[in-house]
Amino acid sequence: MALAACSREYPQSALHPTADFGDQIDVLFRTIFWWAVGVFVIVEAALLFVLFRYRDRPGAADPKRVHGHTLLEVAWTLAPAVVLVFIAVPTIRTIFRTEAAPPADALTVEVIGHQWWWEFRYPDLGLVTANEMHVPQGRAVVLSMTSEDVIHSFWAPKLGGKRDVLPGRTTRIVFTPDSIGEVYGQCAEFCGESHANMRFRVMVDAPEVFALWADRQLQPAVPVDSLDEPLRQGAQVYLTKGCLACHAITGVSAGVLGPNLTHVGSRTTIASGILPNTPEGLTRWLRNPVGEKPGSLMPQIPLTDDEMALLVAYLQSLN
Ligand code: HEC
Ligand SMILES: [Cu+2]
Repeated sequence: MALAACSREYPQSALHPTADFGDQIDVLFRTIFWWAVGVFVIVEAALLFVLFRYRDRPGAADPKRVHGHTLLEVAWTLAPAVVLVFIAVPTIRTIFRTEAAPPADALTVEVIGHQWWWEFRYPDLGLVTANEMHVPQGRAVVLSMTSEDVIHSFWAPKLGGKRDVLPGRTTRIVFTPDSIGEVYGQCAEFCGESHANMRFRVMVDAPEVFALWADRQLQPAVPVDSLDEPLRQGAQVYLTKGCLACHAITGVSAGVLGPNLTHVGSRTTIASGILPNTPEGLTRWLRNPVGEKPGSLMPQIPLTDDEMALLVAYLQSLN
């Protein structure tokens, strides 16, 4: 166990926060940890002292017994209560700080939990994406979270505490990411068969990189008729095999049941982080969604190898 703690791979460790929310929880945790170490040392020292000082020696008389000692009883009732006060005050202060109103220039992202993927909407920018949320470094972000179906929970440990994502109610997380990079997260409330496969990533970009990303995401897809072969044929497969009933591609289809695919090619993973967004990953997913992700609401649609190759190339071109 001690060696496991030395591992360098800790993509979901709350001990390496990269946002102010995470920092506050980390400070609280470390403060309480060191107080606990202090209590431990005092208690163990007292125990060892008593063990040695009053241990049985040959010929020694029995030690004096203590019964109904009011002062002692009050003392050992009060001491833990005082310890709890020391834990409660900074804890409650942290709760209030992390629930504070967001600054006026914060970026709002609507988080919608689905069985078993995440939808991210940016109402101020008018863009929609799935499973990979981009945010700019150094700017406050407000997650305004709700669920389409059952209770989920949003948890990106490096950014901050987890919060439930409930149908019919909006919960909020406010954080300001401080370092550029990918942060891993996942659903943290059991929500059905593929709960463990309900992952997400938060990509913290430099502000100018974020602006480029947002611009790109706002571009509509190339109209099917303007596409070159063989992409046009790939789009035809998309349009004729029922994909359009559940997926949106701006200017091509407007389904709402599944993730928006307008820029699916710009994501690094698909199906909420369980497969890489490569031709192989896409093919595996389209061949057998429920096999890759038990319970997935995306049905298996029979495609020939040719149709599959055309469709995958089309999806990859949507970046
Ligand atoms: C009945 C609705 C439905 C149909 C029809 C459907 N899908 Fe899906 N699709 C979904 C749902 C729901 C998901 C999310 C699955 C998950 O991650 O659990 C999904 C996920 C995906 C993803 C992964 C997107 C991402 O960013 O994670 C791709 C790609 C995809 N579908 C492509 C297609 C294609 C191509 C077709 C047609 C051959 C198709 N889908 C047909 C509902 C559907
Ligand atoms: Cu969930």
